[in-house]
Amino acid sequence: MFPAMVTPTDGMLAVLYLRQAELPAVLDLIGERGLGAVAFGAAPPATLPPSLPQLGIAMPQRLPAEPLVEIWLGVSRATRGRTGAIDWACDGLHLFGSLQTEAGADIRGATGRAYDALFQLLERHGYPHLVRVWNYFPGINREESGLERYRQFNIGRQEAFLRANRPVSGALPAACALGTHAGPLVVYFVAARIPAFPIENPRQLSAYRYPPAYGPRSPSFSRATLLRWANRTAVFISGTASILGHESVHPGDAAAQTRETLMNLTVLVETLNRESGGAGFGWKDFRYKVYVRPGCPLEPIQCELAAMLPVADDVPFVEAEICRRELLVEIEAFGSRTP
Ligand code: 3EB
Repeated sequence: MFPAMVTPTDGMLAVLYLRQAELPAVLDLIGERGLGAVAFGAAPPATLPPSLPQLGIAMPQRLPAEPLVEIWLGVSRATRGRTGAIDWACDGLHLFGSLQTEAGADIRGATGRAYDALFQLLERHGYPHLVRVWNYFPGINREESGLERYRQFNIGRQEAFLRANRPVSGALPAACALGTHAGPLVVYFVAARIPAFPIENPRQLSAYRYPPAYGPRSPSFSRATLLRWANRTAVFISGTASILGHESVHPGDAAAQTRETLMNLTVLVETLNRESGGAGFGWKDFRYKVYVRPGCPLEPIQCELAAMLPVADDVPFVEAEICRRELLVEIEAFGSRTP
């Protein structure tokens, strides 16, 4: 079979970061329980089941040298389909979906339409609770019609939440928003039949309360979401960066930004362990993905991470623009545990 490290626990939502050589051993499992696949800087491997929702993102992978593919596995046999522009797969508890749409110069409009379609799909399929969203689009820091595209994206996203009669504070999905170097707006997401618990970070102002200096509409995400099902707990940690309160700290210093990010992750995990009645999550329970701004050296980041994380060579470092110009690094994570 495959190495113990990539063995997903039965009956749990799982993410795997696999090299090409590891795929054959897992293909049957992916055929049965696969919810989606995401490749960075390349197309997803051609051997994946055609029915599986899959994306290639224009974010070159900088580490490891061998390309990894991100695979989401559900808890039981997946049902898959396409509705409008959304490829989806569900397992009775989770629904994974992905969509791509040309944004051109109207990122606000494209985002609004993407989220309208997403929310409509969730309602129709009976997975109303949006738990985690990944947002990737080109030129995230570019100013267009007098407003940075990330800020326009935030307007489009919040307007869609409001149109769908969804809250824009409190119970929000975990998320991330990163810049690609080309291509469409890509959104992929995990939704659930049951609500997730939103988690905030006491070191950081909730993003949905950011002051207007960061844009006319606040970002609609929570720092993490926690999903409890039977005796299992899954945690989605949003993109986390060197932000204290609402301010970016250590501009231009990748090592210091990494340390600050790790401190934010430490306190977030402490907080979610308390709020969930001691789920007991530790560093080893998470799989990480690291985003690094183009041109930023990797060594200081790797060096800081090595001191804290169980850094394995299956942690992807991908090149992406972070949504604030001064930020050089952002880290996201997913973990699941049984008591
Ligand atoms: C921050 O903490 C950094 O707009 O969905 C992190 C996670 C960030 C999600 C989003 C943005 C988003 O504000 C940026």
